[in-house]
Amino acid sequence: MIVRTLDEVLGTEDDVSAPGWNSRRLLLAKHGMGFSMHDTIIEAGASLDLWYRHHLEAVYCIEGEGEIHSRDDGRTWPIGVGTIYALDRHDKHTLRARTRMRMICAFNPPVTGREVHDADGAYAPPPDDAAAE
Ligand code: 9YT
Repeated sequence: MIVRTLDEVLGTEDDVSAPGWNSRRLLLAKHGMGFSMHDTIIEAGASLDLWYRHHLEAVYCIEGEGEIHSRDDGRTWPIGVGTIYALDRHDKHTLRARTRMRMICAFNPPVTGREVHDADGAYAPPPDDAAAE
């Protein structure tokens, strides 16, 4: 069994920041679960254009409020505590934080831990897929 706490992750290489967000990666590819799970802070006022071409992601809001916009079909939904969104179609999306938001994020396949977004807002594919790029 694996038991980790947020305190153990803070300030380590699994605590990754980029403009507008800070992702504390609790479970990663190295843990062998088939998904990764992150406790992510989105800064108030952040507007993130994201597109996880190589991953499925589900995001569950546990603090704050904002909205999620699909750049594929133009729809927008409010996001607040207790709302989950799932990018089941590798949707191009924009996350806008009205307040500071805290999100629990799960990625399939799991991220390795070092990822930050590329110019498309995507993370690199897992190593097994890299040859196909
Ligand atoms: C909600 C979202 O996708 N934020 C960007 C960071 C990402 N969730 C991560 O790496 O934890």
